[in-house]
Amino acid sequence: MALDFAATYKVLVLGDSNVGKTCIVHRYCDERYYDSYISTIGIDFKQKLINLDGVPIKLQIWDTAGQERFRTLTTAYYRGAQGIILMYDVTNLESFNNLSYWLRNIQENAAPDVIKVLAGNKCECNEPQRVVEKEKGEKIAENFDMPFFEVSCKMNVNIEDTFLTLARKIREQREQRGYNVDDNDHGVALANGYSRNSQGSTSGCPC
Ligand SMILES: Nc1nc2c(ncn2[C@@H]2O[C@H](COP(=O)(O)OP(=O)(O)O)[C@@H](O)[C@H]2O)c(=O)[nH]1
Ligand SMILES: [Mg+2]
Repeated sequence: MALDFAATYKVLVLGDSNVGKTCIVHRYCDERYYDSYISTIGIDFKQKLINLDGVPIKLQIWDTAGQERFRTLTTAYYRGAQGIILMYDVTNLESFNNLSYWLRNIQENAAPDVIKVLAGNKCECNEPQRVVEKEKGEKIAENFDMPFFEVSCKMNVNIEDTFLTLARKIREQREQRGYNVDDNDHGVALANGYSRNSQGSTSGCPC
């Protein structure tokens, strides 16, 4: 069967509960924003076919199903991930301080060369709600060699740039490794024990 995309990149969205992980996935995949709290239980991943500088790529974006609250993300969840969007909430200092926990968790569980992008969400909020200045995000991003964006799922700010930057960095890394653009590794989901329906999404996943 002819394939309409060149490769699949598995991307995880990580960070504390309530920072907006589910919102960023919905915003990017559905172009919608959900104002009320949505339970992520039952959603495994969403997929989006993107045009990466002329090359069609399938992004398989994994959202935690609430396990982050109990700090029970396992190595299995990280398996095969080429990219991670690490999120905090600019209105929640604890979510920023917990980045060190998440970075350690990534180091212990993900592939050593996994690409990371840092996203500070809810950036449309001004003081007094905002408690984490942009410079603090820039600094930690620089220390860990991650591109950094302040984003707003609510106002649709920098969402596309965040995912495209991550995808480009994944592609650059693969090119350096000598992967062909037409290498098809859409076995990522299958390797994780999931099967796809004819739309290419997991059952229960609306996209
Ligand atoms: N003000 C504001 N609220 C947001 C934004 N993105 C998400 N939220 C809210 O933050 C809460 C948590 O979002 P959710 O995506 O469920 O977080 P998760 O637990 O990390 O998946 C929800 O009430 C969202 O409506 C944003 O850009 N600005
Ligand atoms: Mg969620």
